[in-house]
Amino acid sequence: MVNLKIDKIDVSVPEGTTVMEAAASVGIKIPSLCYLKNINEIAACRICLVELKGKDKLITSCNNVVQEGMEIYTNSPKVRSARRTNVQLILSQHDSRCTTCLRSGNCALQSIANDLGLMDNPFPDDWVDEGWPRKYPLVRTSQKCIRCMRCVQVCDKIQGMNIWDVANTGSRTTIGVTGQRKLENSDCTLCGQCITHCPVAALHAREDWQGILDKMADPDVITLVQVAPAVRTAWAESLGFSREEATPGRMAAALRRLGFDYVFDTIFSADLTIMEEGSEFLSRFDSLKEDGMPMFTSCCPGWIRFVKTQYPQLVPYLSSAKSPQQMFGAVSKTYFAKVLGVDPSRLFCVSIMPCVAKKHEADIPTINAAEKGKDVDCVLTTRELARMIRADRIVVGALQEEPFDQPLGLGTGAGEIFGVTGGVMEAALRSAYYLITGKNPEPDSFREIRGQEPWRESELNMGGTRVRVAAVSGLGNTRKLIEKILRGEKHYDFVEVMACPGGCVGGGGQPIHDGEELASVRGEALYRLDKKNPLRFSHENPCVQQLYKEYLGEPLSEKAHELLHTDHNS
Ligand code: HC1
Ligand code: SF4
Repeated sequence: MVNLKIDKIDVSVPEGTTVMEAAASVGIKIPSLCYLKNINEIAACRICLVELKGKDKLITSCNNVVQEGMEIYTNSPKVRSARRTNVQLILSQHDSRCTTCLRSGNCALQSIANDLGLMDNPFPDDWVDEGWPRKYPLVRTSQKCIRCMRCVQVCDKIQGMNIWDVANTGSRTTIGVTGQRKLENSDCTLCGQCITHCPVAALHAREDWQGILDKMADPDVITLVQVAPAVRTAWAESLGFSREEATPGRMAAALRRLGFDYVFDTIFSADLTIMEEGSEFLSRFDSLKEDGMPMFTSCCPGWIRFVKTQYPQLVPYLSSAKSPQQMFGAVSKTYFAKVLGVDPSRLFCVSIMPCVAKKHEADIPTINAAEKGKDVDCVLTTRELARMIRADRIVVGALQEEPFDQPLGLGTGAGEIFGVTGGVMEAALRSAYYLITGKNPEPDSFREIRGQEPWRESELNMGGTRVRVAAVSGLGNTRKLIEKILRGEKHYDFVEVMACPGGCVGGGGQPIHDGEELASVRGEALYRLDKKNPLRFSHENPCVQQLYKEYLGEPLSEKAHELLHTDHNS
């Protein structure tokens, strides 16, 4: 152990601990804008400076390790003055029109400037707007960039994509797209991890919610909303409510208050996805074996974008099933329009997703089954939902729980766990077991595939058939796994891939908590919902059964193919 004093408090920590971590161990939080543990420890922002007794120069606490006998001061007059100057220098190059900024109230720079009592921006404010609306779902506002390098490092070290890089030098240093490409022309997967790790609003998702207010006010338009599994774990995080208070029933009530005519649930179509994808897996099992390749899940558009640019030879091994978001849209614009007895063009289908890539997915021209218009008309992130709730001054704590509407609002626990890494696989195995053996397994018998390790694998005996499965999340991990498969070092029959670390619960459209990773706690919340759900198997969803009986026939039928499958060719 190393012994030192921080702000006169005796501290004892293991060798190799940074000064910042040592301070945190005794409750002293040293501010920083760029630090991300193990990802970005480059002291670019110089806000975490501390004074080391006996030294003239201040040192950065995020990348200097403790030494025996050190005496550190985190708030000495010298530190305060240097920290203030450094924040002012950052502000000198930052568009500080905070009242109209997307991250106002959730911006690390804003809160540090406030904490330091910087009530005035000492530098002239003549920033020019880059103009709204934007077409691409991921937006970079260069005037807000503070060059902390987090986006560069997250995209490189976690996602292995290298989309962002440093451009120019000196005072013109900025972040640009590698190869001097436009973002739209790069291989960006739209996972949005750069957004959730940006401390300010230099990176953000396109906001689309204003566009649906008119639709909700129009008496000729029938608005439907579907909510993704992962959204229920996080929708009220930024509204000050705990996960226990922010139940799915209260979320349904909030959506009705906002003005949606029908409040539905993506877990309904997650169950439908299992019926289609599970049946497809069984029908392709022998030919996949001959190729020595697995079938890959297809519900994550970040992963689909990744595979198309990085491993196009694997596209034929993707499941042809559309994602639950798109299946929902297709079913609502056909079957549900019929149930209501209205022309589908009167329906306006909105999704609330934890995801930025879903905004792109809904815009893929060949994804639509509706005769006119799109299956999913507008995709909002979890952050946009919270913003709408705030804008309408809805008090979450005062809402009574309300049920989702039927028939597209009923889902099973298997559909709920889609939002956490391994969940799609677990849900598929529950139903595949039933399809192979004719009986249900113990609902939790495939829990081996749960967990936060980069990837998990399992070999299962399904009524005498050996099935080898894996689930991976994060695109850096995915690349490693795929390389092993291609080199013949790993053999699987079925592989689930989710682009975001931890799955959709850690999605790029989820609420932002500077430097804090909440994917695993949100994932646990989904497992609790699954356990509480009286239905644990997708094939037992009565509304999905009714849909097949009344409209689709059976899984993989011609109608099902027309509405629920795609060749991923655009
Ligand atoms: Fe997901 Fe999915 S789990 S992809 O992350 O298959 O976004 O939550 O809605 O479509 O169900 C997202 C989540 C979501 C789809 C489902
Ligand atoms: Fe979107 Fe989920 Fe895929 Fe992330 S893991 S890109 S949130 S679908």
